[in-house]
Amino acid sequence: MIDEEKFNHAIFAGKVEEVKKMTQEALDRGENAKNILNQGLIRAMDEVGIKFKNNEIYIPEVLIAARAMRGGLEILKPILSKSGSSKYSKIAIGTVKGDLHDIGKNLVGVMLEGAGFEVVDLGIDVPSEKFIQVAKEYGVKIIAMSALLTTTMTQMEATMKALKVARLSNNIKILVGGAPVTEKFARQIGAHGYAPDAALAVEKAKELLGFKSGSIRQIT
Ligand code: B1M
Repeated sequence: MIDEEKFNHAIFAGKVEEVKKMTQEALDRGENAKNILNQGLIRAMDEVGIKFKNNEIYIPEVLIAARAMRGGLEILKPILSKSGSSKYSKIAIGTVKGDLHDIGKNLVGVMLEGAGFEVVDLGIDVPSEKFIQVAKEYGVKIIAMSALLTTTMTQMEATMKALKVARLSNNIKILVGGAPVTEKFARQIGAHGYAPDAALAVEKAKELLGFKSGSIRQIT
């Protein structure tokens, strides 16, 4: 039995050590790692996402909660991958070439991770070739790009084009966001999805991959 309330409380309070301890204790009690992930960690991060979307909490609280959630995830990761149950959908995320802003990108990354996706973080200043190379190597389902400068938004289009040239555009979805990016711009460049903030980026990623919007990403 996973004490969801306790996990929720510790994650919202950003208590990394407590989340680690609770995760380890649940494993020691014989709880299934997938259940701890889904009912303990992901459920709490979903709550965080909802509160963030509703402006009930703000960026610092999200980052604090995400750090605590990651503490538990670190303990579960080796077990999940050993048991072969780590069938996350992979997402490569990065800030586009010429752009060094990464706070928003990191926030989107942790929220995606919190929702159960496996996130390959490419960092900042990422050229389109790198997105494509990693997409091929890791078999990612979504390339997620962030841009904070009007001058670097065009790099998103470059990646769309590179994806077509590499004949990957039918298999990989492109998700874009960042302060100057709009829905209209996303449509213009042919991106599959746009999100104005981290919580909606999670919703959009789920939608792009056909998961029920708003549902908790269950690891099967
Ligand atoms: Co820069 N900067 N900056 N900056 N900076 C802005 C973006 C700017 C708006 C400031 C201004 O002039 N008012 C302006 C851009 C103007 C424009 O092009 N429209 C600007 C500029 C001009 C510059 C420099 C050119 C300044 C200079 O050197 N003359 C320079 C460029 C460097 C470069 O990138 N090549 C520069 C440098 C920097 C710092 C390095 C000092 C620092 C970045 C530190 C870092 O990221 N590690 C910095 C900062 C901090 C900012 C501001 C102040 C804050 C950005 C931020 O982190 N916001 C910013 C002004 C502002 O926004 N108030 C500014 C918080 C973050 C959580 O929000 O990133 O928008 P944001 O992410 C949001 C959403 O956009 C969305 O979700 C997040 C929240 O939920 N989102 C996605 C983001 N990515 C997404 C991806 C998605 C979906 C949603 O799907 C994939």
